Amino acid sequence: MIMKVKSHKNRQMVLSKQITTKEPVKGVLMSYTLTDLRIPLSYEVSLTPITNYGTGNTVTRTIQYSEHQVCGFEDIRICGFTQDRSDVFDWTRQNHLTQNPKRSVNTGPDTDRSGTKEGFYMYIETSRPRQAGDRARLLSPLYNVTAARGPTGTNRTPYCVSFYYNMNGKHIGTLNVLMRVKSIAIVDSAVWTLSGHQGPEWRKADAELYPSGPFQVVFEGIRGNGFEGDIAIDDVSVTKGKCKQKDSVDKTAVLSGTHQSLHLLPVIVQLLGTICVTFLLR
Ligand SMILES: [Ca+2]
Ligand SMILES: [Ca+2]
Repeated sequence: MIMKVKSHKNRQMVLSKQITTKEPVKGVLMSYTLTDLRIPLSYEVSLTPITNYGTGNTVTRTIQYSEHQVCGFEDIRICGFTQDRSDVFDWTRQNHLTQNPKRSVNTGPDTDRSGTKEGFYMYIETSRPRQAGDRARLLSPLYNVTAARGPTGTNRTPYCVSFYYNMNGKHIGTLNVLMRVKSIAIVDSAVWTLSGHQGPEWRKADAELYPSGPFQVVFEGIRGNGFEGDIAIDDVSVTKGKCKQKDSVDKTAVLSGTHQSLHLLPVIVQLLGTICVTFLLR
């Protein structure tokens, strides 16, 4: 695979490199980290597959710097999320490969939101010993916001929490998203809620928050009336500003090569001037 990275502004080549993949496995996520990219410039990344039959078509896309990160729970550190200790049980990190083979197939997602066997998600396991009404809360890192004045909150800065949920099963309880503001006391306020079976697909949700000070986003899963009630979440982001109608990062670029196609995933992680591009062979 040949990777070329150009500055989007002046089309200057930043990097041109041949990446050798050991034994590319269908459906396995590959990643390559680009360093020394500058914030807040955007870059054009091209990938050209080289197969035994020659060079395939090049796929190009522009990577734009974004302040927010999407947490796909791929790393064991789960982007700084933590388990609440004051609830009844915990969220579980899992992917297709670590699913219990004896699990009920009538609940939970088959894979994470990216559709790969390796991709992780967080979910609540509602089998025994769980009982109806048991709660598990997952806490986001603390977002440091300067406290806004005014009792009405009109001067407050909006934040948008975006995430994907999977609520599949006849005993699905409730998924709540709460905003936890820590001042003198801890105050939780509801920002989003959904109950009951929503089908086997991952669905996207956006909710706006108007925090009065430093806040955490809390995902609260409540067990329903039976064990076919696993609720899962994936690809969570918290962004300053109102929620946008359409999220451009959801677009995928598909290339049809001669014998294989490249499917660029929208996962672009921005960390300290490093851009990690992940891609997947289909
Ligand atoms: Ca994931
Ligand atoms: Ca817990």
